[in-house]
Amino acid sequence: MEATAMGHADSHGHGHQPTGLMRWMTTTNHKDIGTMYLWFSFAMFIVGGCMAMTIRAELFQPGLQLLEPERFNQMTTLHGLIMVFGAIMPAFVGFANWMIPMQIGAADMAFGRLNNWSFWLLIPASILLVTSLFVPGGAPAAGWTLYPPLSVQLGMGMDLAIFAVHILGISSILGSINIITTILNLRAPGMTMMKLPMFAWTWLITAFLIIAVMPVFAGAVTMLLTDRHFGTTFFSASGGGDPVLFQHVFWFFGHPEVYIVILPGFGVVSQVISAFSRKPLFGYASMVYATASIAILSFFVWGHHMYTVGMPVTGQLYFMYATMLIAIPTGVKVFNWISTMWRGALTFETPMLFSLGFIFLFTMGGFSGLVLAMTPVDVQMQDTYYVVAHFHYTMVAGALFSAFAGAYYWLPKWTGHMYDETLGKIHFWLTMIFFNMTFFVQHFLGLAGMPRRIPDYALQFAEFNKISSIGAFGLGLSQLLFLYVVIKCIKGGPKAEAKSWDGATGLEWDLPSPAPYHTWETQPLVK
Ligand code: CU1
Repeated sequence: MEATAMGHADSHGHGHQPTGLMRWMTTTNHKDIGTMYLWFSFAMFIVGGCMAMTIRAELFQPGLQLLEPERFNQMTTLHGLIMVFGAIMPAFVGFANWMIPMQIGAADMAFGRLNNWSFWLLIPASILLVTSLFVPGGAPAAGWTLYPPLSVQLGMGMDLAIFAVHILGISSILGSINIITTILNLRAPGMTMMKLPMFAWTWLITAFLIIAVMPVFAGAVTMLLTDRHFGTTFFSASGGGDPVLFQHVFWFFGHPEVYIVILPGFGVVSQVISAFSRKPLFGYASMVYATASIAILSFFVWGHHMYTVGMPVTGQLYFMYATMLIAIPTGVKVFNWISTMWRGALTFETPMLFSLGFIFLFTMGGFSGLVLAMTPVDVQMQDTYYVVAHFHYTMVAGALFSAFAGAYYWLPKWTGHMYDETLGKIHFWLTMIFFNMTFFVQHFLGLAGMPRRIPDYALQFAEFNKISSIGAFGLGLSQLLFLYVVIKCIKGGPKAEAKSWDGATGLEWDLPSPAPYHTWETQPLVK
């Protein structure tokens, strides 16, 4: 059977296929839905990036210039919420939609209509988040962590954000149910669990994390909502509640959330390193167990975000040692990536460059995490720019770099064309340089005592802030090059081989590029 181009009616007699907007609104095809997730996430990445550049413009020099302090805090809040829930998570759900069925030899995701619904829920949620800027009182200005008592007192923008969080939670839980069911039930004969590509494994574990903690976050913001409007006092000491309770519940969600954001990226990098080393992944089984260990440990370390709330010393000690334990499985992973490259036939195309950048920078973010895990150190650095530097090394150099690695790696598969390698490499180096220019100096700002979430600062911090802001503008503008490379690749370019990279292995590469509209038509392993 000839593969039919994406979007055209197939010749199997499944009847009329809608075109245009109706096709995208009604599609149940995992590739269409994956494409929508990826474009949506890029759009949110631009929106969240503009907010980041607004923040850095305000901080370019001491004194207030662009924004009122309330608007500044609204920017930091929305930047965080939009990047985590609108940009990074949907990007990896997009990758999952595109690649997991092909990687395991399945015809599609298990629940096509649920998949469609999971995506389209994102649109109202993102509209709620962005329009909160324009309601009386503006967007919530409590930071993405939404701590009470401030979050109880803020205006109706907070309610819009709470509703958005509920919708985003439903979307990601439904997506996770779909991914788990697909991987557990739709694997081709012979595709045993311990043969799953690492990307599928990391997503399986991530999906369980999402199902475990998104309801916890939804519960926390619902309690916030009833405190705001229905007279409860969960988080109000005046009514017998405790604002610190919110922090416990939030971070019981929030710490696993950082692994939700990064684990699928670990999977992408594992596959890319293996392909460009022309060697199988070193320590496959240990990689699976390390991923699972990280996920399990992530439930027991939330207190490291709140050492300074007045926690007993025994609690601080427990959370300190538990947090440091995570370095062990993470070290196993880094060891395996480097051992995979050892004596490999290495080449350095763009996906490999982003993966190497990922290993180097994410390891730095891991080490600054170990620094912050030490209670006495964290007490000094709590809420300083050192923390901001640390988590941007894990979120940007971790999640974003691995997303770029995956995008460049699979673009030929998705579009049928090779992207412009020279421009890809330029995009990598610009991103690498400007990323470090933006965030490396923030370690120094933090160590010197500059607080986060403050629109102004003392003169002593001026130089490093100027460097950081210039870096941020460069980092933002460099991403327009990525957009150009992607559009150019979709529109044309050298035809991609089915197997775009000579070191790539796995079922996904047995299919022609671009992947046919229905995978099973050319998928020999599915009977
Ligand atoms: Cu954490």
